[in-house]
Amino acid sequence: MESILFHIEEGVAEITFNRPDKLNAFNREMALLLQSKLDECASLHEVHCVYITGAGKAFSAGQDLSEIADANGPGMDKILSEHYNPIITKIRHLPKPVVAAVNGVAAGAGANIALCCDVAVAAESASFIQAFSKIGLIPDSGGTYFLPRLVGWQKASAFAMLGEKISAEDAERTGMIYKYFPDNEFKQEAYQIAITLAKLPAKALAFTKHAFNNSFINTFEEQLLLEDALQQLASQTYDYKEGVKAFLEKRNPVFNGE
Ligand code: T3D
Repeated sequence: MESILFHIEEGVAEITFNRPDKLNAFNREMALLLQSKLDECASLHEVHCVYITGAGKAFSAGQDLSEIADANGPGMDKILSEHYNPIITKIRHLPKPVVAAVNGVAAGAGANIALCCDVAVAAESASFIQAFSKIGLIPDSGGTYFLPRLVGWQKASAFAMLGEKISAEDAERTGMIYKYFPDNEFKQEAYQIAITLAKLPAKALAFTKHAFNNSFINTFEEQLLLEDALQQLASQTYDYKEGVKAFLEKRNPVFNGE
């Protein structure tokens, strides 16, 4: 059984974590396969948006702890540098929107992969756990970077240190995720976000992602300059011209991603 399912439809590449009996916990094979699928998403012109979800009842329980306990396993020296850091970097550098559709529990690295996506949504029954402190680790996979920026320092450090289960409702309320949906509407609503993003001007979304990536590190003045530079590029695209023309002609725009 493939640990990652992958298919492309209507401009959306759907990536499904597929080790449901292990709550989609990551082993080395799954971490490397996810990286190669993210590379494929970057290189395929037909992919306009990436949608990540989990098979079965979980999104992902993070690192497969049985692999850690295995003397022949990859070991901590490889797990961050070869598994999670490249995954998080690839998601942030992918010049396409990535939606995390958190269908169930997201723990440890599983939670932080969701939080680094451009739009994270959850089913009402899903939950988020910074499980690291419970096993004597620190939040990794970008947790100490994204969490304080999403929810503020105080809540981030409490979430990280206490390692409590955070409901989807609280995740939305604290700004950790964009939205949660009732379980029976979740799949359709989450996928619709991906379809909508896939139809919007691709270059404008890529430039928006680039601008947000840099807003964490730039000064105010640097960020204004970056917006100016990216807007010059956006204004040279076909989709910008089509968007304005369609508005003035009172019709729906037809974007082509160029
Ligand atoms: O060295 C390093 O580890 C570095 C890397 C760090 C990155 C990380 O992600 S560290 C954090 C690792 N994750 C965890 O610590 C979470 C462990 N899991 C849990 O706390 C709970 O399973 C959940 C809160 C996620 C879900 O609880 P619940 O009650 O819904 O399910 P369960 O009964 O605990 O688990 C169901 C099965 O999945 C169970 O197997 P079994 O007994 O039916 O054969 C359980 O052992 C397995 N499972 C759950 N999480 C993991 C796992 N197996 C391996 N690794 C897991 N992370």
